[in-house]
Amino acid sequence: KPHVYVTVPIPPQVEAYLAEHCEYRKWEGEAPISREELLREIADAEGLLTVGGRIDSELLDHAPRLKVVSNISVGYNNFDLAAMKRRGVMGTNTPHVLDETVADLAFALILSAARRIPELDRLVKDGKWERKHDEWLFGLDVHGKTLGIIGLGRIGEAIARRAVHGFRMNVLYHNRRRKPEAEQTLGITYCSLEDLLRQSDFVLLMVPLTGQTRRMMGREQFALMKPTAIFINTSRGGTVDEAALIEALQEKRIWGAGLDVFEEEPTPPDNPLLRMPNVVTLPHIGSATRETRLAMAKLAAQNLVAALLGKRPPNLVTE
Ligand code: 8YV
Repeated sequence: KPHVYVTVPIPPQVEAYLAEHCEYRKWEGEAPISREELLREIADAEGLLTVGGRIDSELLDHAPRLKVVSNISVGYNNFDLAAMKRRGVMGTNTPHVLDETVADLAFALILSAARRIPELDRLVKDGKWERKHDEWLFGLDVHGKTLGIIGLGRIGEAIARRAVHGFRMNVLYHNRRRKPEAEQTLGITYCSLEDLLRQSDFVLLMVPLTGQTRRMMGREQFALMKPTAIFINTSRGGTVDEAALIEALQEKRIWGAGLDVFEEEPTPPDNPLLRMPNVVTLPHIGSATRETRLAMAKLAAQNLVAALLGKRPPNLVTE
């Protein structure tokens, strides 16, 4: 049976499936595996089941027998695709199964930021709910507003559906390519990035992190947004120039933000974003529900086993 190394905890039924098809070992440490430990552990691995962590030439040098790296995530910005292709190492991801879950969280952020939910929850619990006229508790409406989605992939579309059907929002989108079918079925509108930024009440970023999208939201882009607009990021922290976002918030050039992802994760405690009441911060939990993480682990294991059995894995990204 092929040798597999597993770097993260996976549900028992997924372990059972792996055991049927491979000889696997897993990282048992409390904390995530370090780079040095990983390089040591994968010397005889033919398959690697993992999340994040750079898969580059150095790592491939340490794993001469490696055939496949299966990421338990849809994003695969941790793959050095060129290096993997050069060595003929396959890479796979877990698309589809997390779309609705991430879209749910995007809406949680939209609503939380607009209605100031975490800030006001804290206020009540701190005993600071005073008996006075309540203008100081006002937020902003979500329904009927304009949502601009940057990146209309599968998750972007799931967010658009919620916006249109649940909240009667006007949805603008910007994407590498136009999606006439989504425009027709959902009644959403394609526009340039600049127009989207100028017109949207909520600007939501849902793009993969690539050479083209790295820091695509910078000072210039935040400057185009309305002072009442809210910025939401459920993609990758690297898509945003965080210093520019902080500046836009400090100078009140935008109204607030809802962030599931950061340039550095976990976020360093001195990050100014953590001290802004109008910024909702979450610890990268877009796909983190019990149901969805199970589905992702299953799919990742299927990709891994297919590759090791010499079949084409369903979610091959190294082509
Ligand atoms: C991952 C994600 O599970 O799928 C992705 O791309 O961001 C999450 O669903 C995350 O990378 C885990 O840390």
